[in-house]
Amino acid sequence: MSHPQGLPTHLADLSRTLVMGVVNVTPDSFSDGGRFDTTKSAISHALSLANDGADIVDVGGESTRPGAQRVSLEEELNRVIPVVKELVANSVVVSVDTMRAEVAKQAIAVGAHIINDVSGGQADVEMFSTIAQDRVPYIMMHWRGHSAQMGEQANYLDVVQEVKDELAEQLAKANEAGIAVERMVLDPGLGFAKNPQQNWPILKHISDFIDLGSPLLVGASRKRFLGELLATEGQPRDVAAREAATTALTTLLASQGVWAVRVHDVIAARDAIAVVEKLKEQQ
Ligand code: PMM
Repeated sequence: MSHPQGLPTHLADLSRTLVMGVVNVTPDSFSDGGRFDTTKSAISHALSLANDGADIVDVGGESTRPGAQRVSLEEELNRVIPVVKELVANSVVVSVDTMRAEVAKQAIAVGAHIINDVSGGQADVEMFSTIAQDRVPYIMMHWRGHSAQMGEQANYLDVVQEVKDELAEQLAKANEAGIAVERMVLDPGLGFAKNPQQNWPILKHISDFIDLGSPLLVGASRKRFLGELLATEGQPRDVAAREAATTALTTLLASQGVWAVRVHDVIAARDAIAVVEKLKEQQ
């Protein structure tokens, strides 16, 4: 297992797939129904994920669900920064899910350990230079456009090849802007500018993405393509009932050596990874 440079040492010492727990500080997130929309409840949810065994807690203040509208910079800062401060004070390893350089900068200033940019540096021209000035790991996801437009951008002749090529291109641009390749994590961006069927070839060929040479993060948890897979009579399976399918994917991804999975149910993911690790030990 290769880790990105700049990861806290207690995580860099681990040889298993890491678990990133999701905390959406957004009133409209599809996956938590907006229950954690206040600072206080976001903090308590994050602490319970850490207690469940999350290696990293990913704090996001802007919903990226398909069709979502953007929030203002001020609103995003108000949602994210107090949560990051409190988690850092509680020794939680925090990543911040943001496309804005200013949010990344202020989050790093209060102790965030990782920046998770779903736009891979494309949404904010200042992002690469901001990240280049620091030493934190930088997660670059495959992205073609903001949530409001991404449905129209799901056009591929060869989804695996194109997503790989576009990720490699962003990685090269980030490196030219001064971010060491060793500090970056790649992510194929399941559900982002991909229709439900287009996620499956990516999952089938996940080792091709690992072969790009950077640690790989995958966020499949409870996503729409799982809802479609498990649909009954044309009705997608409810978000809350996609957990078994999510955990099945965690098992497959961990056994192929992905660096981390981004999930809502941390206990289920840690259990799946424990099974994978136990099997690896056997002769
Ligand atoms: N998915 C969501 C948000 N942030 N970040 C990364 N790196 N990878 C993802 O797949 C990803 C992400 C959307 O899912 P959510 O609304 O359940 O958080």
